[in-house]
Amino acid sequence: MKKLALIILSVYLFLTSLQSLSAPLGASTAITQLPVIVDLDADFEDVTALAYLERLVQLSLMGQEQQQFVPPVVTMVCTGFGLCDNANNIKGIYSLLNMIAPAIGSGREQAQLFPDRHFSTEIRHEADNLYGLLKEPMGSSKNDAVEVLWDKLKSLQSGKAVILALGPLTNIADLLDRYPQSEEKIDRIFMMGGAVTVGGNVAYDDPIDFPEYTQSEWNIFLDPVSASKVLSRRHSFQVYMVPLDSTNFVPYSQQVFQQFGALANKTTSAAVVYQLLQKNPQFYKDPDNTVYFWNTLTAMLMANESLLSDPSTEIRKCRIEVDQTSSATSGRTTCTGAGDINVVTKVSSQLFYQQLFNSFSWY
Ligand SMILES: [Ca+2]
Repeated sequence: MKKLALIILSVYLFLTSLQSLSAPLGASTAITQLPVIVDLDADFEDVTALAYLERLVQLSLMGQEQQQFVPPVVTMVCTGFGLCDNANNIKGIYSLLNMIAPAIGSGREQAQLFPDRHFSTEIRHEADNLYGLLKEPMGSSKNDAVEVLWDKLKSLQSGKAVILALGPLTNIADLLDRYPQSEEKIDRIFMMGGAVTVGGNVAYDDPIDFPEYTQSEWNIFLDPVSASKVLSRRHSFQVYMVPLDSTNFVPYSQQVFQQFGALANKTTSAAVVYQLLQKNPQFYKDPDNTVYFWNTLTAMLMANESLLSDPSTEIRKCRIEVDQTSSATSGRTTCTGAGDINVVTKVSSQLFYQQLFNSFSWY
């Protein structure tokens, strides 16, 4: 109980101190005042998103000695990028960021109906080794993701949490299936995935294995059944969907690389992102700028209410239908009319980059 109280106090102090820091950062950085659970698949851009969240933690601690922010609970969804033998990569991210790794859980590795949909083994090994950043194995972790999620949620007693879902929705759907009562412990889910008014990225990224899937986005395509359980059923919690429609506004670029380089000697988080980009120039050198801050934008919309509520941010209230067939439209997300899902279809690039580099430059 004492530990829980400390966690809640730390989170509260973290959040309130962020608000007090809003003035020097320009626009307000008011953040959700609830504990955060991150469910991710350890693609390279999830690393940036966690580095961004680490910056928010550090900003919260400025001027406050002997206070330790307890990092968000992290679970690993295993139907996406990373392999889940030992959650090696997540532990590695925390190690690089000089953060204490929380209890990490791993979910199931095969999607219902579509067990053969996955990234290539080569890509998954890259994720597992943190794209060249991991110097040594980080040891095993055999916790079940759903149990870790439920342990955290039920520990909140009367409180609720916000879930940041940065991979396929497998673990979240499994949580709702196994523990239906978890629904009332969730305040909001911010999830990256889908493509509503724009084309998908599956066929573009993998024209050899999946050439026909031009309309689907990876996180939904890899597990459409789970996505449908979260997006197409009625829930008591709010869902904010951040599809390619809005992430298309925030690409990586040579300029982004240079800005992280200029900040690399200021903050550990900026240095980690810079090293990641240095080792993987394909992430920012793409001449068409088709690699985006998919997950970092989603994290920022969750954490930064000034971005979420800015007039330049467009949100459509939709009923979302997920195509669960095996046809060429499999995994497509369609807005079929007015509904409860908050679909973020547009953001201001300028505001995003301003907030991003503000966060990474303070120390
Ligand atoms: Ca991801």
